[in-house]
Amino acid sequence: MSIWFTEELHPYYRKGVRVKRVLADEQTQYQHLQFVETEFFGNAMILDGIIQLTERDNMGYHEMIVHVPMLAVGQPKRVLIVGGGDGGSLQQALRYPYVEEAVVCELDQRVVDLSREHFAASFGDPWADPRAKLLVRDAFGYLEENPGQFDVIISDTTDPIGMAERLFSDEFYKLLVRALAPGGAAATQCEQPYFDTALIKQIYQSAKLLTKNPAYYYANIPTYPGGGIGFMYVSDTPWTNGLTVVYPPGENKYLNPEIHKAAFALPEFFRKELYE
Ligand code: SPD
Repeated sequence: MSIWFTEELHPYYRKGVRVKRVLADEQTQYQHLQFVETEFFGNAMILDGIIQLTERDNMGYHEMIVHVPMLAVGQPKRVLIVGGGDGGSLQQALRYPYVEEAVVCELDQRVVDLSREHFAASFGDPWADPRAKLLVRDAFGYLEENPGQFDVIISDTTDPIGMAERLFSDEFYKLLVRALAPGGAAATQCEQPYFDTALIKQIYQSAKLLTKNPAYYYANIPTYPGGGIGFMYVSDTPWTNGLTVVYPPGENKYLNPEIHKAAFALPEFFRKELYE
């Protein structure tokens, strides 16, 4: 017998996936954490009732949030991942041989532990790489303590609800940019053009005050509301610098040169909102 998991991130929109079985279900110190095996999307992690990733479609998210800033910077050595306890962004960042250290600042140790168990088939064990460093703590303080330290910062967060709301604030973007080394680049989880227009506009305006070349880009992920999610690229370095850089060893499942370029093309209603 199978059941439907229905997500309602917005009160006016629902989506569902068919679930074969529940793999884990617990209340951690911070959130309701669930892992389920779905009928089509493989294993999925759900936080407070919202799908965070599935094995089948996470590549659009992780490849795009990681490689766009990494390729733009050229040869990043120090990488910071804010959130990202599931290990998907870490796995992508560690594909670059010249990365010397990838710090993951994740609040919830249980997200890391259970992801290692239930996503091993997809991500292997990036935590076993000696370049990976897990800090179980809030990212705000860590960013404050580390100005100018990182060539690339990935803000791989949940939606702006509860404690995570701060990760979408002007204050957070100031700290993020301050923690970048000269020429460094960040990419942040930046929600959905239809549902979150005002928030994205506010973040773009902040990013524009802080850096010379911010830009919004988008990836298709069927298990997210609206079938996809966007990212804010935040840097003085233009994202286009990455278009001619050779990909790191390992297989891309989503990113190719055409997708890289096309991801920055925005639907007209949204392009006007953001850029005019
Ligand atoms: N609405 C869902 C947004 C989920 C963003 N976080 C994904 C985490 C994957 N590492």
